[in-house]
Amino acid sequence: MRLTQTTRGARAATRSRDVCVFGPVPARRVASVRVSAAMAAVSGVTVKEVPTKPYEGQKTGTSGLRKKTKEFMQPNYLANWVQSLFAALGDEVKGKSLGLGGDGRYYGKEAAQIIIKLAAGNGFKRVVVGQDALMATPAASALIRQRKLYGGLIMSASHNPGGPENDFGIKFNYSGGEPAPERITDKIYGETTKVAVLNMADIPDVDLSKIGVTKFGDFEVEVVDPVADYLVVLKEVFDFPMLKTFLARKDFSLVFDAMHAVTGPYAKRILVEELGAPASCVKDGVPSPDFNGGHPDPNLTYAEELVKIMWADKAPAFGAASDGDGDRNMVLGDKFFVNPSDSVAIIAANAQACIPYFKQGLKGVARSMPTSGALDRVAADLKLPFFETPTGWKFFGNLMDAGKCSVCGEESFGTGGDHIREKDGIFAVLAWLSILAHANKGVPDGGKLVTVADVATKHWQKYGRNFFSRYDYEECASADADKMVAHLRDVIAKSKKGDKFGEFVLEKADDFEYVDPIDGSKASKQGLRFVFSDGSRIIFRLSGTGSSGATVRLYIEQYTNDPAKLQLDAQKALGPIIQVALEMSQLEKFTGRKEPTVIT
Ligand code: VG1
Ligand code: CO
Repeated sequence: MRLTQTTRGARAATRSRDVCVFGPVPARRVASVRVSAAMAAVSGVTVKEVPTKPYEGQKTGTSGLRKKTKEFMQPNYLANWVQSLFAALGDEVKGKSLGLGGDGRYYGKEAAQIIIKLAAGNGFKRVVVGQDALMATPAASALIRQRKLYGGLIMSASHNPGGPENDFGIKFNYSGGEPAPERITDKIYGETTKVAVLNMADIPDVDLSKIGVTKFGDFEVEVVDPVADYLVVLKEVFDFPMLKTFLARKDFSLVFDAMHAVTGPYAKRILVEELGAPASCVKDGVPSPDFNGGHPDPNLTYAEELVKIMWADKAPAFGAASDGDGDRNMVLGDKFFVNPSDSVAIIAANAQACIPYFKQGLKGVARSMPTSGALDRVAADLKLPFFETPTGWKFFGNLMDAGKCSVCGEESFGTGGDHIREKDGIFAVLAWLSILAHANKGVPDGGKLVTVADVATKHWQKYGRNFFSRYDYEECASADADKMVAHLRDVIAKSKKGDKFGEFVLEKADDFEYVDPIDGSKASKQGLRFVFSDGSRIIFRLSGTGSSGATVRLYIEQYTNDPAKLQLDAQKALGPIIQVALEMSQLEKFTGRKEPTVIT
């Protein structure tokens, strides 16, 4: 049986403490750097063996390693993790090509230079890097697939804020463009506890501002346009000429909020240059190292400027935002919020009719466990294979590679298709525009435009509505959160089918476990869930992407097919079940929190 994250981490730490000193290497203890020609991993490149010591806690979370930028900037901190990754991958990296890019956050450019030297020093023959070290996460996935790279490194802490006082992150994606599975991330962690030598190529920094190839012996660095390969893939998925015609309608307008993060250049190129939208539709489109001091997380709390625009008197017909690295999306209509769990269901229901890439029909659909069951209903209706995976994108890759899943999504503003192996913010935007274009085919310009709200309402009328909300309690004390989880495990152990929680009758309560249907790997302790007889659910999880403290996530879902209730405000509809969740968890008692930090 797997150990929980906490015990696993604690045990590894204890074990490691026995054998090594953690932290940056004090200067006096650094043995002199050995330069050895025999070490030349690639012909014509000299490699220095730089001694190092392990750092504690370099454990990959839900999506890569995320820490405070200052931690990452400690001597050899990033290099240790990257060297450990290459050690985990072993000899098969020799002579291969590596993709590289990031979301433009603070420390990305310096990090790219370190990674290039380590790649050359460990036998890669080529690094393909986005200009200015930029590359949105979905674009990195596309780049890896298009150019058949061995894999790629993405320098991003995604939706976490950036800058010297905030977060930095790194993650590795494999040759299919998918986030490294747990068998690799566990191996990397093992290597970080014993890393002793960094193999650094003795080459100068590379100018990443200019597109082109720089050679050092047989090693080369190719700086590429970070949008180009991704755009090729998107053009294979969507009908660009049809979208262009739709965007030219006078009764349609849109705004895309890049939140000062990486999708600015993508939105300008795709929405403006390719699809003809006015340049003014891209808001905050210049990537900034600290996201202009903001929190690049596209939800109703952090994308408040976009929310203001979409709830103004004369609002655009369509609004969207994306996160730091461009894999999340929020879709809004005129005074209308599309819940991400509904969004993936609506995209799945309309994909075949509206998106050329899916015109043969979908192979199957998948959602993460906490995501609402709206997608389940579409799968049942279309008789599609359906999968429920743990939180995090890495679990979808196997299903897609096996041809069992075409569209998938998470409640956390993640939506994607099997055109790549990452969630894809721009994909979701183009999918919605395709659905709107299709719905408005017979509507003359200036007639009664079928809106985002109309599309969602029509969907609810057919399938019913899964009200959904997530409460986040950020930066709680880890010990408090752990106690609450222990208490909830106790509640689960003591409860049985038929027990009443408020007005809700328990069907089952468990700790979600997933056995991958393709490779049989097992992921345990993936969220505590209470499922009730009417299909309502309460789920608790601790976040695996934070960089300090613990974030408690509470997910609540309730279904209705009563026509009179379809348009209810979600918070109002969910009021009673939220109370039940707060009482059963005694959240306030354990964490001291009266209110969540973010409600989505
Ligand atoms: C969160 C979300 C999860 C998502 C992950 C990465 O993880 O819940 O659905 O896949 O972030 O998204 P957690 O462990 O904090 O709940 V991103 O855009 O930050 O790469
Ligand atoms: Co992201």
